[in-house]
Amino acid sequence: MFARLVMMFAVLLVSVTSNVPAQISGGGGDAHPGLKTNAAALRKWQEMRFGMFIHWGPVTLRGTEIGWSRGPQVPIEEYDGLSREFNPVLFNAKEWIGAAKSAGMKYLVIVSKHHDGFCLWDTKYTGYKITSTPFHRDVLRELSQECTRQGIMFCTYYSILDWHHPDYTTRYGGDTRPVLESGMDRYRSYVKNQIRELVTGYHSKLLWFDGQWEKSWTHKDGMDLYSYARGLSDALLINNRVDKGRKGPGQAADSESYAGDFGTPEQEIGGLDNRHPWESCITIGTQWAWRPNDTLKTLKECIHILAKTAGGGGNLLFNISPMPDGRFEQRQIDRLKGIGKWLEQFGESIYGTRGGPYRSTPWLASTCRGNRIYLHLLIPPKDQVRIPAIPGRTVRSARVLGGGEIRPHMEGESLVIPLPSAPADGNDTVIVLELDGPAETLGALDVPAGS
Ligand code: H79
Repeated sequence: MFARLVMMFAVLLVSVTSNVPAQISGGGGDAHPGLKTNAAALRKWQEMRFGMFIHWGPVTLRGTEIGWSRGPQVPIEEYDGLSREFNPVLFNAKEWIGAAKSAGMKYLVIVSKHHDGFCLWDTKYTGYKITSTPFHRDVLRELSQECTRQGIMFCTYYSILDWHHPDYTTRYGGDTRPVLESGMDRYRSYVKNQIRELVTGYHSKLLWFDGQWEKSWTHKDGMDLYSYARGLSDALLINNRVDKGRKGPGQAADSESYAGDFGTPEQEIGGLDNRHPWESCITIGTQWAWRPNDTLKTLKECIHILAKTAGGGGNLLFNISPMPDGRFEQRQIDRLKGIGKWLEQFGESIYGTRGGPYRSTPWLASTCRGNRIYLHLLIPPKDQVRIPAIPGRTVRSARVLGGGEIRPHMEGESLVIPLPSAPADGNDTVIVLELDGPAETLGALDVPAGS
């Protein structure tokens, strides 16, 4: 009897999970055909849906961009000297991670080393690092430990290009140092040594590479680094910028020839794609690194970005820029709390969902889980929502998330959903549709422009 029950449960489980469209696996590229993305780690991370990105370093003392101001805006010597003044005495890992938690974020990706080469941890392989500044403390160590304490997944960004390291062979920003072509052999070892420190010493669970586009880095280098890193920890996730295959949002595994586990649209929201894993990275202001008096996105814009990202089937990595003294700006903290407050009420429409079935429009995003569809009304229509009917499914019931029941009806090929006079939320009112069958297997549905 018990065995039969177990059997029935197993059959049920298989039939439930096999309803979800299969993902195209990423992995180590054509040099490593047997090395595929760790599916369990990927799924767990995708269910988190929302993470915090942090760009920070000595450059915040000037308030210019971390990625491309060294040389063009701040003379190279002056830029590289900023580390001697960097002393963010008000840095507090507990407050940073607490702010991420208050926003409903589930993981942290901190810049360990950006294009400028400065290292935010006590690496053995260079003196150009946080523990050589007047601050002396190991920022990544404190953040990694605090993430463990507060239950946040700790991840690191690492730029492959390094315009400061003597052995890296592409020059930027009017840098006149001679190039030794033989340097890349040494530089590749430097990268591997640092990655080993981050993964084994700091327990980074995801590597967010960047700066792979310069000619110094090859497809072979990308696949080799991917397989090296997975060799350190098989559950590690690695973005597609480890290799040269990045094209659109679904770049991770569009072509299995290239290494990487997920795609990385930057400052844009990916289109609906539940098959190729992806994550959009988007800044809270206009710069990655802190800029005084930067224009911030409104709370409504932040919530819409999150809803549309989930609505496309992707994660959102939302970038915060701490100040040179180590604190987050109060207005950034407030924005994070605002998002968290919305998620506390409406989080079931984001976490653990898939995108669609309706493709996002300026006024609508949709997510789904099991037999449920969540309609995010970004600009709520006046009295009713009119969208194309769902092929092969009947709507069993409908309600406003955090509000009352509503009764949709069919009009020809359209599903018409009457709305209560007062929206449930001024930023994003969510309607839940309960279907008579799975929503996650439905194909993409287009909402006509005039709807
Ligand atoms: O870390 C963040 C950026 O600093 C980094 N990727 C994200 C995650 C990044 N580095 N470079 N880029 C992104 C693309 C650079 C585009 C540029 Fe430009 C073209 C830099 C200079 C010319 C656009 C136009 C930005 C400044 C001028």
